Amino acid sequence: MKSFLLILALHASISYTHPVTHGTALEKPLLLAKSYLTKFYDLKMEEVLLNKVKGNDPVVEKIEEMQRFFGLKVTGTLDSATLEMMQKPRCGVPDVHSFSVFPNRPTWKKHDLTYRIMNYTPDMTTAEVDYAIEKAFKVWSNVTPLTFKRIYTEEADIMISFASGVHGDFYPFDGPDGTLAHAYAPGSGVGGDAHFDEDEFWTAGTRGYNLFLVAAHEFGHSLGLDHSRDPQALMYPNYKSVDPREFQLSQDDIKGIQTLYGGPVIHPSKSPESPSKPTTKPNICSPYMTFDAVTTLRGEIIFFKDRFLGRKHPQIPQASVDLLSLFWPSLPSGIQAAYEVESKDQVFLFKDNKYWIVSGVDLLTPYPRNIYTLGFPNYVKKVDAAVHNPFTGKTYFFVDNNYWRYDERSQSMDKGYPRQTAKAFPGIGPKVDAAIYHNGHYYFFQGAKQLEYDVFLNRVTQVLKSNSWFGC
Ligand code: TQI
Ligand code: CA
Ligand code: ZN
Ligand code: ZN
Repeated sequence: MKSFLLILALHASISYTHPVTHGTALEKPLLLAKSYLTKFYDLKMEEVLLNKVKGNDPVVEKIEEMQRFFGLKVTGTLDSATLEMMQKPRCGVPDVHSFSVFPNRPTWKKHDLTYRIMNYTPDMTTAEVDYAIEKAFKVWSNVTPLTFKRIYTEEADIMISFASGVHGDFYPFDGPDGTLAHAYAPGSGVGGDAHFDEDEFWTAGTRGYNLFLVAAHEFGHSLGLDHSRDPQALMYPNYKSVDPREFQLSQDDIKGIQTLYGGPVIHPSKSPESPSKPTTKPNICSPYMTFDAVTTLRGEIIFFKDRFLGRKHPQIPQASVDLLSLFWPSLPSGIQAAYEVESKDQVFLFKDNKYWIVSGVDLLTPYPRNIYTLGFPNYVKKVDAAVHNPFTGKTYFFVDNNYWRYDERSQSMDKGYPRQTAKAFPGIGPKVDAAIYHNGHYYFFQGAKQLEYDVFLNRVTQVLKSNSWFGC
């Protein structure tokens, strides 16, 4: 964190700026800048001449790139801080690696980190923000021993907030564009925290600035990475709009983060294949209650959570929570998706790439079947949620931010899928934890929230807590 303060303190102390002009008094700095940028920023003289006519000055762009790299104020002009930086000695050849870490190499001294989302941008739905942040952490947890757990109260290691202008630290934001966000290197207090400029337009797609991409970059800083010189790297200080679905961490970023924390370790008990088993019953009335899967079953609603199963009959006030094994002794814990085909009195239960069919407490498939027999491509490793519409005979399978549609009558996957959940179901997604159909509505479970969605009007009609059925 110290290093971040240091870099920025440099520009804060020098405030006047000179525009890039060809005036004689500024000829010398401009020449210096061009030679510097040619040497270190791949500025080509042909570009200078060619692009001039088109209006976007490559010299200005390269100056901005360099200012971002050094954490200077991004002005695109040769202000004194920028000129001063250009005159500092610098190693000529790009080194063997391109990533860099902060001076003093600050790192987290533990591997299980927490984060907390303090507020939201109005530019996106809260579910989209949650998803972008979760994915951004996953970029780093995939290649390190680090884990990131979201908390909702008290102080987290990485506190995330949106703010504009002056916002309580020494680095006020600057309105649209320029600085997009900043994050503090590992440390106590403000260390690790990430602030996003609310004056930017944040998106889940390619318009404006993609929150996932910028957050992934910021969390690189939160973990102790400085900027990289590799243009392919996430930590390269230049925003490039890439389809977040195609995002890949570069080898340079991986090398960088692994020099700080090492590679991933497989925890036999914590791997996603066998989630650690909580011995206590979940508190279904907690305001943060989330579910793994939900289905209807002979008029009841069944909620799955780890090894437990919650049951609620819409007409009976009290609910019950029991061990899953009490009903289906041979099923594993951690069911991830479930749906009922009432007309056949069958319930389909999914875990990883397997599924079982039950009818009441009877298991119709003593051995699990493979989800690929339903028509999923082999890159699908698990189903997040499933719901059946008894009127159309279609079943919807939700996987990440997409969904597939299956026809129960022809027993085949419909053509033209997957499609984007958020596009077909306005207000839903990007990711769904669980879903049920009840009385002309789908109920989509997303984190601690539940969205009532009118099947005929095609819109969200109510926002509820995930545990609203239990009358807490
Ligand atoms: N914000 C800077 C950044 O995070 C703040 C900064 C500059 C900084 N130098 C630093 C932070 C050194 C820590 C250490 O890079 S920014 C991009 C990118 C910015 C830029 O608004 O310029 C991204 C934020 F890479 F696109 F240019 C996020 Cl992804
Ligand atoms: Ca800004
Ligand atoms: Zn800030
Ligand atoms: Zn950065």
